Amino acid sequence: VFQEDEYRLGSVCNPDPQVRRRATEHLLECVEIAAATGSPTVSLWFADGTNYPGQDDITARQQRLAEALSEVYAALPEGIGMLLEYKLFEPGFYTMDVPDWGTSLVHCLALGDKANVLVDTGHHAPGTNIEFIVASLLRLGRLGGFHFNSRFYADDDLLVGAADPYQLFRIMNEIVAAGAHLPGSGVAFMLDQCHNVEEKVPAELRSVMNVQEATAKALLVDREALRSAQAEGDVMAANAVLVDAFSSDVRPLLAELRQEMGLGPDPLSAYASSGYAERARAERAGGAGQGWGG
Ligand SMILES: [Mn+2]
Repeated sequence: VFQEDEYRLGSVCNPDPQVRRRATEHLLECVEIAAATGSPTVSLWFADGTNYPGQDDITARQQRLAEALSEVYAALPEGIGMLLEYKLFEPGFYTMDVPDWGTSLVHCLALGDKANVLVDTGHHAPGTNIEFIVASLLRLGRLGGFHFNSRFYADDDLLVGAADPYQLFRIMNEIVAAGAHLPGSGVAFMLDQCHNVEEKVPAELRSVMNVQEATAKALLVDREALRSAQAEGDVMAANAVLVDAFSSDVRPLLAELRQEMGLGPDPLSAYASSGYAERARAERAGGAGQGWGG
């Protein structure tokens, strides 16, 4: 709901009721497609926002958003949930209609327990404590999922864990502490990245490996030692528990685990020697590739 010309002033928050109708109909069609394809999730991100003070009424736009979301929510069949993603800025440079986790949460709470907040790690102001947001949403049972990526400046959509592996570890530490890494937790772990100069499949592999490493390190956190250091007010010891886990090299352990599972110990070299890329390139000749190198 952001590529067509008519969404220039927004989709479900557009001042024109006809444009809002079209956007809502599109979302309803997405719900049908989710049902037809067996997807458990309809994930929503809106490019809606404004560039200038006075351009549109902030409150009226929130009301339009609430109305559209509630119509889409009502159409969700059993077993399909809704995720509402937020983003601080871009394309709106004055307001975004869902700029932060608070706004997303307010709408989700009004809709019902099938609507939950989606955290895209690149959609915050620099310096934002993302693990705090994750912990708060987990406590409320409203963390719907992640769009993992990393950033140096804004919404860079680089490989997750590339810019700040310690941040990824801190996020996964909250996930593991809450048991949300386990199957059935309901948290959807997704990558939302844009591979422009790097090969796409190896980039995805590296991203998954980075998340695996951060998760393994989070699993190494000595929870008992952490709790007792916290209870005693031993700041240095408590911090050391986390730092020790983060500083551990979990790569040999993960290689061993992959071998136990009958996989190559190094996913990147296994992929390179599989010949898959060459085969796919030969089979998929023609068409227009996205980005450099197709
Ligand atoms: Mn995203």
